[in-house]
Amino acid sequence: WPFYAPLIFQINRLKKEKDAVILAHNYQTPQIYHGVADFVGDSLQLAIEATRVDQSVIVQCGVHFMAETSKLLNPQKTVLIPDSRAGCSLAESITADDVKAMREMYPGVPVVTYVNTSAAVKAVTDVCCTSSNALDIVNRVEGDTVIMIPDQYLAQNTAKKTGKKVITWAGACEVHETFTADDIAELRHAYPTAKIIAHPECPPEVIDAVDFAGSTAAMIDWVKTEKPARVVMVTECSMSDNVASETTGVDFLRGCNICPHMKRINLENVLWSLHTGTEEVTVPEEIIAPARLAVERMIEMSR
Ligand code: CIZ
Ligand code: SF4
Repeated sequence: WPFYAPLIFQINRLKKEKDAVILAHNYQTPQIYHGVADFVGDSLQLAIEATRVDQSVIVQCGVHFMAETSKLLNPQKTVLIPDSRAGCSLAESITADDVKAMREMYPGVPVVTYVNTSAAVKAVTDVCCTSSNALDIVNRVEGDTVIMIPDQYLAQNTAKKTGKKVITWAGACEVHETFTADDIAELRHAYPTAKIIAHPECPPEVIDAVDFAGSTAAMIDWVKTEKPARVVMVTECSMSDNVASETTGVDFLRGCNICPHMKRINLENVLWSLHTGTEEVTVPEEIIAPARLAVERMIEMSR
């Protein structure tokens, strides 16, 4: 902390000077999450927050698709990402052409697209979802069959709860796909009294073995409400770090993975980004309107 303090001080000063707001995802490090962010949350909360921004500049502390979503909702504002290489294995797993091919294969079937995708992919889909509202959105779109892309595990975990037929894509989150039922068994053996909770981007065998499964926001709510004496959050490591400092009486045990893309963002490049106005995130004109519609439909449907 003493080492971070001068950077945090400078970022917060420059933020006001540049009329900028900092949106940070729950997977960002505590120094960003607690030190410089104006708003924190999961994908859904940040997308909603992006519709309410007054400042002329948005600095996105998260991965590239999140910055694109902020741009879609604020085409007239400047959206900056401190490191444009912050990608995502899910977003990279599918292109707009892939989606068009799926539509041809299943004519008339609605396409529900996880927000962890490029703006170009969102532009050729019907409605977006996040892990917080996936089941709701799938239940609310028309028909008894739905194409749910690109996360195969979120789709499989959702399919178990909806009465609809779910057509999936072979994408996966590199942070959550590696957890196995054996990992959960080992955690149970090592920490017999701990509660174990996981994110629905994990394979179904993991979800079946844990005490609670829910989106990023749902996991945080669960810990703050249930207040288990000991908990393992089977997800990205910063989740425990960030929630731990907001919760008393809960012991957070390790059983997490790090997202290398999220961790590309640090205090140094946030400061540089504010100083230089780089790197600006743009979305082609013809993609903005249809992609935005898919995000706005999701926000509308999850109210
Ligand atoms: O914020 C979210 O919903 C998640 C789970 C984001 C991510 O990148 O995995
Ligand atoms: Fe993508 Fe997974 Fe990283 Fe989220 S945690 S940005 S889904 S790779």
